[in-house]
Amino acid sequence: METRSADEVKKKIKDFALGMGVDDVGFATVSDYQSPRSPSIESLFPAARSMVVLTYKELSNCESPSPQMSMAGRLDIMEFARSCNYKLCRFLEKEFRCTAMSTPLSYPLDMGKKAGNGTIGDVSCRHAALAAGQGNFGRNNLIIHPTLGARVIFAVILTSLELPSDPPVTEDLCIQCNICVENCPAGALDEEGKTDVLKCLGKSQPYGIMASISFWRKFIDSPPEEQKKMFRDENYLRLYQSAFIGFQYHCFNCYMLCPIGQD
Ligand code: B12
Ligand code: SF4
Ligand code: SF4
Repeated sequence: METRSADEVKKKIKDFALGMGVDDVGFATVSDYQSPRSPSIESLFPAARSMVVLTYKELSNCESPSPQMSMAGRLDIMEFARSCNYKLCRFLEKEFRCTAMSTPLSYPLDMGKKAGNGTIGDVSCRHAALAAGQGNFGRNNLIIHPTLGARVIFAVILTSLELPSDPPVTEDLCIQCNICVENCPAGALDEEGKTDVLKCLGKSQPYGIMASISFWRKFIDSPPEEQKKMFRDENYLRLYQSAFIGFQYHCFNCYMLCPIGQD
């Protein structure tokens, strides 16, 4: 490490990540990561000095009207990304004798009050991607990558290595076409710069915690014959799957309809 310049270290890390099949890689110092609503990086990993942001292009599955098909694509990315996280963390620790930690892509997620009832992750991938020059915010409140567009998922690795940030993307990538706003089935993007979380959740995760609570409330108050019917209902079968697979997204509109980066 002593004899290698920061640029050489960054190149080695980038080559390793691209070699695994990651689409793009960026770097940011912990101090350039500015996400006012998220916990401080220091509270998660005091020795962290920089972050490596890995960008993955979502499969075309997200265009499928079948929720099984669209979610299968997301599960593939998440599984692949977690494996890359592990490999890259081990590479960093062995090659540069530093410490490295992977962070959750979406979950586990603290769903307590302090974390906005499950709306604030330990590390904000979008703010990390912004700081690492992987793109900037669009009207959809997502990060648009300069060549891959908005259909990208980010993973963040924290490390004790002192690595400078990559240059930010200064060009405004959003063309303000409003396709995302007009096609949001919940009207969750009507107010600029803010996603109405409850509205989005109702459409994007119809089998999430709120649906689970109302199912069990109704179940408790129902007579045995009605309870039997409730267990055979599609609603329960979807809730059951979400409970062991994890969050199941049923809407990708603001993400997959954005024209930037699409051929
Ligand atoms: C919780 C969560 C949600 C919640 C709540 C969202 C929220 N309030 O942030 C719900 C369920 C609603 C949700 C929905 C979606 N999510 Co989500 N979600 C997360 C998660 C786990 C945490 C987000 C977080 O910490 N937010 C809290 C803080 C950081 O946000 P904030 O300060 O309030 O900032 C908000 C606004 O102020 C605005 N904003 C902030 N700064 C700026 C600056 C400018 C200039 C502008 C215009 C806006 C803006 O953007 C934010 C959106 O509300 C992240 C993964 C992660 N760990 O980051 C994925 C993540 C944000 N989700 C993602 C995706 C793709 C989605 C969905 C498309 C669902 C789907 N089918 O996949 C929708 C899109 C909704 C949308 N258009 O905003 C991706 C985004 C990728 C990208 N290209 O940017 C992430 C990063 C997952 C990942 N690992 O890649 N999500
Ligand atoms: S995921 Fe769907 S419901 Fe949520 S903001 Fe995007 S378009 Fe709207
Ligand atoms: S769909 Fe249009 S308005 Fe929405 S983020 Fe993409 S370019 Fe911007």
